[in-house]
Amino acid sequence: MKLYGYYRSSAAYRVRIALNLKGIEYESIAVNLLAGEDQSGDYRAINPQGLVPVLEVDGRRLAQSMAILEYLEETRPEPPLLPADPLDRAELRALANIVACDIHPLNNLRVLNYLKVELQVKDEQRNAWYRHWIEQGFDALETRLDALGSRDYCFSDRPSLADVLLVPQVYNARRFRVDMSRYPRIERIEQHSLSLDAFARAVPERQPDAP
Ligand SMILES: N[C@@H](CCC(=O)N[C@@H](CS)C(=O)NCC(=O)O)C(=O)O
Repeated sequence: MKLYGYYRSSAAYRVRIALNLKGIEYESIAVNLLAGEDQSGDYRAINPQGLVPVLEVDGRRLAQSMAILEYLEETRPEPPLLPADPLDRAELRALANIVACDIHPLNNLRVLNYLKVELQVKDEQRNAWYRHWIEQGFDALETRLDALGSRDYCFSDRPSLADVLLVPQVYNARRFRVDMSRYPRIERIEQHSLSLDAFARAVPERQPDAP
């Protein structure tokens, strides 16, 4: 498999964690988002949306990290990223979707660029925007994790899809100086997850394209 990604892309970071958890070898292909490589014709031929990640499997190119994660779960079910019980699955997916649907899309590079270039929003305001959507999502997540009694991981005693989504989002939160002391459960889950090799190998700083 080939993974088109960028070291600091949190959506690519999700896929790296899942590939590592499932013990799948892959080749990394860097697409430099800051240099605009995602907007180039060459990359548009790979993903017409111009977004990373893309996972190439047997010559087919899969886009959208959630679709990729589902594909990995369906084809390499061990270790599972989803629990067996349908209600538990729904609950866990709801945690993951707070990040995938309600935080991340509002803070994407193209959104930030649009705010800056088209709407001429100042850097300070853009950063406030970024933190606002993370804090809204993390407030809800922290409450939910509290209700679930989550300790080392979001759900039960093993890493799941929710942790795969959460840890990269915390990386973004730290970059933009969100006060993580407001979220003790999320912080604990992050720290615990990063103590696992599969998560630790996926961190942005350890990717071949990291500066
Ligand atoms: N929904 C997509 C989002 C992918 C995405 O937004 N990727 C970001 C990096 S985390 C990207 O490529 N951004 C480039 C841009 O916004 O121009 C997914 O989950 O794969």
